[in-house]
Amino acid sequence: MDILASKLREVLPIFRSKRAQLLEQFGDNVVANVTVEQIIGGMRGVPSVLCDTSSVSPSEGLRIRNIPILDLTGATPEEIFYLLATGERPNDEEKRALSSLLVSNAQLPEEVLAVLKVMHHHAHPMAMLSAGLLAMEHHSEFRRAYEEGVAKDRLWEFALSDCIRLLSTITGIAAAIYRLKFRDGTLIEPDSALDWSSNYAKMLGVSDDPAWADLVRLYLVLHSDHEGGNVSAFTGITVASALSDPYYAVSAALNGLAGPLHGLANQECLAFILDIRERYRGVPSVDQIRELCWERLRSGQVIPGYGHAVLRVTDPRFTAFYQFAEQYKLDNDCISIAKRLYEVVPEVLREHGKAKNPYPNVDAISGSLLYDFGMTEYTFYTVMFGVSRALGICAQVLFHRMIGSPILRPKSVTLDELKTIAEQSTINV
Ligand code: CMX
Repeated sequence: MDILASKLREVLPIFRSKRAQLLEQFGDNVVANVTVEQIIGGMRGVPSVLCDTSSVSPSEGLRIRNIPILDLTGATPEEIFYLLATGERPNDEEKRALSSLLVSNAQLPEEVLAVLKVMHHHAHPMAMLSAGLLAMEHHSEFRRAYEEGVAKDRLWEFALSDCIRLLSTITGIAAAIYRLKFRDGTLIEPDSALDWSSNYAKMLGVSDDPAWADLVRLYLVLHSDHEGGNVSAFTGITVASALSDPYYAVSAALNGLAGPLHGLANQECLAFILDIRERYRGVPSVDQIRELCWERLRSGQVIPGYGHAVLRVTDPRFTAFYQFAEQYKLDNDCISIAKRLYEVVPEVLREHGKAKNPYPNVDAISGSLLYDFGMTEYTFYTVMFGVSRALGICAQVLFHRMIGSPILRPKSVTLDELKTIAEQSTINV
């Protein structure tokens, strides 16, 4: 903890003074006009959420602390967390220290295991992950510090302790869910000699192939953060803004990630690919795929893994997974179908004319790679996503506690109020 805490202490004055300067110099400046369509349309494009950890541009996609994600594909998730939280890349000593911290609490607490075991056998793995984190909430040092009256500007130190503990245990929770639900129920002991992602790969017990551990590493890197306005991040920082502790915040964020238009799309995507494989008994032709996509669109369903609220190009995270498949020469029907969909869907969606972005997002391919290594239980895929996204949510929560952000509280309007405001603005034009 010391290494990360001392680095955060070093950057803290910089974060705080940037915020203070902005407020002082530009506090009253107008940043954007908001249209009625934006308010009705889910606040799309309204610049209203503060997030320093990462940014997503329509033309390029994800940058973590201003580094393009495609330049970070060789990193470990520990490095990414350090970068997200501090704005700098760690040196080797810092990497090692963070690695050992993040595996120090991989052992599952008894009460968490009990909660997972008692959940209904139809409980979705995401419900189990969220509940597992809540079952750890009593460990919160942040809550205790608040109750003891620790000053607001020091609360981030306790948020950091909670985040480290949470990240250290979430891999154990996820692995236990996988083993309980989809394997024989025996848990694989963590190995503190391994780094965070290798330990997670081992505890899942899917494959001994080093390429599997490398895929888990890449998976955790690519899904770690996607700026602050997506459902899970926005939920997480909103909950934390009420000074609910990080266990509450990350658990809530994961509940949003569990939605089919967000993180669950990777599960939907693999289900879609498996349906295609079954229907055509293998890899269909380009024409067959085109026909099937139109059939789906005509029945009012979306093409999972395609489109994005912000992106307007192929998601670089899709490209990174695509390159991983090429690098390791991975080849199965699912991967071939995912590649063929990439040849056909953008053209179909463009012709369909509704989706603003016809290109694939990360979910269009990630599941096919997991499937290749034997993780065929696709209802688990969003848990893989969630473990990774916990890195970004934790870093975002930390950032807000460090700069002392207030409780989030946008103003809502009724339909009638909005009509009145709109009429008024028409008169004023
Ligand atoms: N297939 C069919 N129609 C699509 C589509 C797709 N893949 N993507 C968008 N559209 C449709 C929308 O449903 C919407 O239709 P209506 O006007 O009838 O409601 C229209 O195109 C306009 O949508 P948009 O502005 O382009 O996209 P949104 O910002 O509203 O939604 C997203 C973005 C991701 C929810 C949407 O593209 C989608 O549903 N994609 C499929 C699911 C998916 O892959 N989600 C994962 C996203 C990554 C993540 O957040 O984790």
